Amino acid sequence: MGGSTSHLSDEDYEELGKQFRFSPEQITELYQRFRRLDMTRRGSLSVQDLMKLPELAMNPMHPRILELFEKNKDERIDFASFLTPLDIMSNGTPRERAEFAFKLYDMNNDGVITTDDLEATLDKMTGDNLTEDKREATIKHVMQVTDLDHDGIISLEDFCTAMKDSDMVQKPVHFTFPSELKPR
Ligand SMILES: [Ca+2]
Ligand SMILES: [Ca+2]
Repeated sequence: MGGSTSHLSDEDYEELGKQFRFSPEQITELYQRFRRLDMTRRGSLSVQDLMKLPELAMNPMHPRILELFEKNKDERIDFASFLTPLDIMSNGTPRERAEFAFKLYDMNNDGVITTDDLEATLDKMTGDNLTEDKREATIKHVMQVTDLDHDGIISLEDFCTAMKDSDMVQKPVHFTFPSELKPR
């Protein structure tokens, strides 16, 4: 779909409009961004290409976010896979964003967040720069405030309840240009 062509077809818009909650104008804008990131004009992005998105590069969770983009067998990301997490982060309900955030921390994808997941998350975010004490204290604190039923694991329900008022869940991330910044 879309391939390396400079414009999306009417069918592409129809398909993408069904799949995502972006307006046709937003899809056009995001496609232009996608193409600018696609330096090699292959119609798909590498993980390195995606890192040129400031919204991603500035997010401390970016190594894990990048893992969650669906990739083809060449480890590349097509336009629809590019839009999937952006749609959740920009247009998702608080619940959808909480579920997405849960996946970020569930590093081994087994449906629960354990202290092992939290350790792996911290390592990924801080690159091993934490002292052992600090690491343990951080994990203990996260478990205290998120493992609401105190069974030693963070379930999706624990997580969604604990996170429901957080900015991460409540505040959409806008991946399109605010209109006043739009290139003419
Ligand atoms: Ca897990
Ligand atoms: Ca629990």
